[in-house]
Amino acid sequence: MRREVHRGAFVRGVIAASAAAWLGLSLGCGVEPSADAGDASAEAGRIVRKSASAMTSAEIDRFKRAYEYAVAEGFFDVFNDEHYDHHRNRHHGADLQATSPITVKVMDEASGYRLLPWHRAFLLEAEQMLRAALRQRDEEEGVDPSEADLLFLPYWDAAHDQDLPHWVHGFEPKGGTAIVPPGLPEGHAGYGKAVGERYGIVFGRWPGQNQVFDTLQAPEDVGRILAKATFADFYDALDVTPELRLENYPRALSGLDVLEMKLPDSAAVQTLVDTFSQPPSGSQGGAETTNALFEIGWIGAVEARKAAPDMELFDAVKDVYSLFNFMPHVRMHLWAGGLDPANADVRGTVTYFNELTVDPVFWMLHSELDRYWYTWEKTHADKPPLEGDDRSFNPLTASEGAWYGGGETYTLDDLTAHDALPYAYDALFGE
Ligand SMILES: [Cu+2]
Repeated sequence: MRREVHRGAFVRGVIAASAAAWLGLSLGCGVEPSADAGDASAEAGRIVRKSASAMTSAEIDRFKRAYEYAVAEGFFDVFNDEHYDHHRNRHHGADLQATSPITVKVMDEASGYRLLPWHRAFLLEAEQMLRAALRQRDEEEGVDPSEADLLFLPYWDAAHDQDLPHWVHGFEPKGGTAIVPPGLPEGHAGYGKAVGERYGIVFGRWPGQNQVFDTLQAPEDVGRILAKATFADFYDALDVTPELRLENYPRALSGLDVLEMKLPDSAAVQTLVDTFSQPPSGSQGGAETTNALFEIGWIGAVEARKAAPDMELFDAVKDVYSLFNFMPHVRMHLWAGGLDPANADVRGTVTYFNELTVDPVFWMLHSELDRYWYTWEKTHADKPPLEGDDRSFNPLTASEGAWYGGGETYTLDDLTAHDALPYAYDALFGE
């Protein structure tokens, strides 16, 4: 009874805290993209990135030949290692750990603001590497290598496709190695090896097979994110804070009641009960809640894999999740990777920070996030609030990138000057 009162207060707190955001929502602000996005295609030396769903068969074939060759040759290994190295790159607001259930480790704020520019630089390096890989393959096979200049990283328009691009299903390049991270579960290819050793990647991808991340963002969700006025708010909605679906609040509460009854000893359930009874506070509390949420999601996924699942338990987990409309970044990773249908402890390759670059979905997903940002930048002058060294990005070192002509250091100014970038998109988001 008393808890009901507290929960009511929490809802009011949430409503107050997010009033501005919800107001923006109800006013239905859309972006008015400028009309010049297509002009770039005419410029020499600038590649145009297209939706993976709209590629010609020649473009798909070219991309696949480059990609499978690069994975098999181990060219992505150093990309894996750099993506995994958060000390050097400081490129995520939160690190997704390899544990089961998933846990997040919150990084400093500047690392979060570096996510988009760092990945923009990373994409440029990969695009260049793939061209060099294709040239090498073409030369080996006696094919004209000049086609490599036409290769681009496509974007995955998840909001409109609501699926993986048709040709990406079943395109699971084999090969590559990665560094063993702490916490790998039994069943994963790196399990049993010492942390820091290398292991051969076993590709996994089960789109939609994570029961609590089984939907993708809708175009309207992205529209609300593109309507954010500042970079900090735009980034936050893309990567950090889920929207609350307040209409599902009673449903989430009753789900939590069921979980409390069925799992009386669960610390995760208790954490969620506590969070739901008081206003949220601080980033540490945020991580604890997120991890508790991930844990009950895993409990639901384990239950769903049983021969005779307790559907009441499973539905209760779904009820709690119904309160959240998750950020596109985490949602795309977890949806695309999914969970092994035979073992809820093993996730798809694109969810493991240490091995995800061998899945082309990783690059298509980040091209899409980059396109969101690119679209937003067309109508907003605000830049990521970064100072000093934080404005510099060197995803691959000069020696790592030397063989393909990369390993550049990019400044924030380089990365945000659209006219000077070596690529453009065929369309802004929503065009
Ligand atoms: Cu990502």
